[in-house]
Amino acid sequence: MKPPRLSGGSRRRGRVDFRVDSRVDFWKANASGKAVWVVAALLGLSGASAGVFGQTGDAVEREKVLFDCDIGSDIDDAYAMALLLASPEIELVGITVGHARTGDRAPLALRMLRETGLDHIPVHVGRQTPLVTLRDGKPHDQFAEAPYNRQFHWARGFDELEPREQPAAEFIVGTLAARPGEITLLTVGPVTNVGDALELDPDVLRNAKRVVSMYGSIRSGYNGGEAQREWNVLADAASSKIFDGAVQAGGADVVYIPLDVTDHVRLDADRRLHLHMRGTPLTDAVTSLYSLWRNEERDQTTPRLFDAVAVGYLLWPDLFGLEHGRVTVDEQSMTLFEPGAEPSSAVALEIDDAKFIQRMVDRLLEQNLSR
Ligand SMILES: [Ca+2]
Repeated sequence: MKPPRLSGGSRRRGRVDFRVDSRVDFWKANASGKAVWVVAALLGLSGASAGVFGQTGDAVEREKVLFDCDIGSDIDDAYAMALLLASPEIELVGITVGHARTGDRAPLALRMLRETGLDHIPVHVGRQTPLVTLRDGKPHDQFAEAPYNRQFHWARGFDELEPREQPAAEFIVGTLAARPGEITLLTVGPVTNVGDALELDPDVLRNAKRVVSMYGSIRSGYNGGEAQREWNVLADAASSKIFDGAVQAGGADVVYIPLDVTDHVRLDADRRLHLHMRGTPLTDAVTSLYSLWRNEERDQTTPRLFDAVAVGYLLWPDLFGLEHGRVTVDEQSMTLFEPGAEPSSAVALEIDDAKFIQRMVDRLLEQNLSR
């Protein structure tokens, strides 16, 4: 029997010792990786920061997150990473990049960290894979060698920070094992790095506090249609099968953030205007990546915030409605859900998307991260 599953708001971060240190600059505290941030200290900072973080006067334990992403393809990974960096509730213990040209994805994450003064966060690179694209609901190995995505230009030649030598899968295994039960593994791309980590250590996910994954399609698919193969599941079917094996063996405490609560969550033109004109290093990074993505994806203007929604679940579980049951992946990369069945996972099937977008935009507007 596995431990009780998550439900919205059921696992709030606990409170820890309250300290007041007026000399603490929160963002520098964040950069030093301290486990506690002090809201009271923020009252002496900008009104914007105090407005967001200064409501309670309590010190809050930060949630340790290992972020596995495929930044550089769709634009939502960039918004997700920005939201993670801008959120004092989160302690980002590391970033792993996966899928296709992984060596070109890492500099995007590294430059965003550099621009925001968060150089200490390690970035680890997963193995390269073929690029799989979604056309008509079917996977296509369109490129044996993946193309150079437009977004890669933003960090082309960037060498102020380097990715770590340790491969992504080894980093996941070692990091989770070093702090069993403490770290949330957040995956927002194909699960190649997770699959590789499971190959190294079949019990690796038991060491996670939980796994939160933008993954699957339960009752609705893209553009509000019927459930279908979700890209993160089908883009690396072999790794998805390994991940599914660990879940079915009861070896992973998973919260699924499927298309049902992500595909319709979009950043409209008015919100983009606010965000992209803000002019901080973080919003400028996102704006540049949006520009390049927009240039590449000529038929798309409005970002769908799939991955940022998964971050939103960590920050604001009160905005989500969950159901619990068994999630399996079939041979066609469909995610099937049996409510109430074991092994039980949590599946997000409802979201207050208006509040999520408001909170996300506010969070990105009110940060002042810089080198
Ligand atoms: Ca992604």
